[in-house]
Amino acid sequence: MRIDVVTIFPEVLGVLDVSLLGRARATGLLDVRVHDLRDATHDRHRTVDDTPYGGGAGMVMRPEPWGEVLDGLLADGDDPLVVFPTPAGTPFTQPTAVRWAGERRLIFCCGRYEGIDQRVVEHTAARARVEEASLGDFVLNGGEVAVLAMVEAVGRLVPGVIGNPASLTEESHEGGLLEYPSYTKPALWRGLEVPAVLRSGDHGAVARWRREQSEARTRRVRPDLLP
Ligand code: 6GU
Repeated sequence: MRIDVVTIFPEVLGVLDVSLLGRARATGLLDVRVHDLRDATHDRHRTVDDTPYGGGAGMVMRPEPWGEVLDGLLADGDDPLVVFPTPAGTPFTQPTAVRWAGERRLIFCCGRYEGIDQRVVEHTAARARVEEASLGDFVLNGGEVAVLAMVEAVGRLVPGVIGNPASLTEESHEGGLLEYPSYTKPALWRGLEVPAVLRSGDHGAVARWRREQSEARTRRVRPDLLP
């Protein structure tokens, strides 16, 4: 899968070089390319923002550099899905990650300040498939950290990126319930015991206990996930 990220802070995306995704990049499973939006500016100050029409606080990203960068990226073809991370977008959830993991190519456009001139989204949507996506109901200073989360959630679903694909199926949100608690050795630590059922060797009892734990935890912290 090819992933292009356009940002004025390319160094923030540097953490994609480490850990699991870093290995996937090194082995060629993920082809992540980070682009500096300022390379598409042509004034001495490399200006990317300006004051909002209609007034108000903050700055808005000017459309011209975005148009130039997206012209170049879309010319590479492969029917990419273009993502604009924004707190005003559709919630990004595990089903979103699964859907995006099936794409051949993703382009992430990181806005800063009060966002990107909306005509960039409109113009891009006339040439490509476009989604505006939000990580949740809170505000970040820009799309970069949101894209790190989205790329990690999507990248680990790409076949071959995770060594043991079975570990993908039991985790939180895949089955609509939160994950059950996990334990490892030692069986007794600082006076706290691992639940006996997990050491019983009774696989049916273990599965039932985990199911109950998942349901109880979901009822307690995320009742909105239950039918
Ligand atoms: Cl995708 N962007 C920004 N700037 N803030 C957010 C977000 C995205 N998702 C939640 N908050």
